[in-house]
Amino acid sequence: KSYVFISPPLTWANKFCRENYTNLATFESMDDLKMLQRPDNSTSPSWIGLDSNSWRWSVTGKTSTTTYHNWASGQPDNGNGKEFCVTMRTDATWFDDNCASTRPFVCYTGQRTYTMIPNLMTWNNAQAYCRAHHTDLATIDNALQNEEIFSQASANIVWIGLYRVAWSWCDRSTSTFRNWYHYVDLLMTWSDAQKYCRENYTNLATLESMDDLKMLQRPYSSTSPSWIGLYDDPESWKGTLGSDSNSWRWSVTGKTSTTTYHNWASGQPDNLNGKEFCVTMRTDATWFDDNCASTRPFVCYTGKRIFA
Ligand SMILES: [Ca+2]
Ligand SMILES: [Ca+2]
Repeated sequence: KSYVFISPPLTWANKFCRENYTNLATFESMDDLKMLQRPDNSTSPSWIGLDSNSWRWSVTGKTSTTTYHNWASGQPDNGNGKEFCVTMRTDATWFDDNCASTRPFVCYTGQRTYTMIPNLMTWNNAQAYCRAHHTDLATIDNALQNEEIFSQASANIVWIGLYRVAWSWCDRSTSTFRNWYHYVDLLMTWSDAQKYCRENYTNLATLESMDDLKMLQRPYSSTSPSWIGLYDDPESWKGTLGSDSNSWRWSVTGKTSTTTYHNWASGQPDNLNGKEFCVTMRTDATWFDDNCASTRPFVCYTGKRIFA
């Protein structure tokens, strides 16, 4: 298969993502991703590859808050299209490197107490180790911290907590694969919230499993009930009095759940006063049917992510 590299404005890219996501989600290998890389080694912001917004710190899943870095000259270069993780070299500079390489690594604990772990591990295993025994792989916000880690590393090439999201242009936020839900703190009716999500993300949030719910909990910190993408379709009542389980639809598909997962609060849905056709999630993550004309914050969904 082959891909055409396209470079439209970002707004267009977002539209493209929404309309073509199914096709885009079929990359099967790193070779597929490589084919998508910029043919011209351009340093202008790109959707894929080496732009500064594609780098994340392990502990936050976000780009640096300080923009500090210490890349070696010519790095990152994504050698062979396979370098998504970052090492500190023996001169304290940073190189992007193949995540499958096994190297010692530096964890940190609490307020930046660094510890070098001499065990040779892949970046992913190193990350898991640090998370299990310390806080995370080392985050470096400034030159002083870089020096501290350099001295800990004692002349080894070590993994640090920086990695690259290989594919981020279908999600213009700085979130990671751990967080594909976006809490929007604007008060809107359900319909306006749906429109907002469709224009800026993919759709209102779809929750088809406990895993989805868990993923939502991290960004979901509101103290108010918030719209999710579930609504009752009166057209499908077919003579019943409403709110039968088959009449609920997810905004993104217009269809009932493919998994039958739900998290209704006890006694819900109750279609109070015959006016509750839209669904909110409460702060305990349970669902209530609610009046669609109420204005509430809401949760958008960005669709599936592809990353290395
Ligand atoms: Ca490199
Ligand atoms: Ca209700």
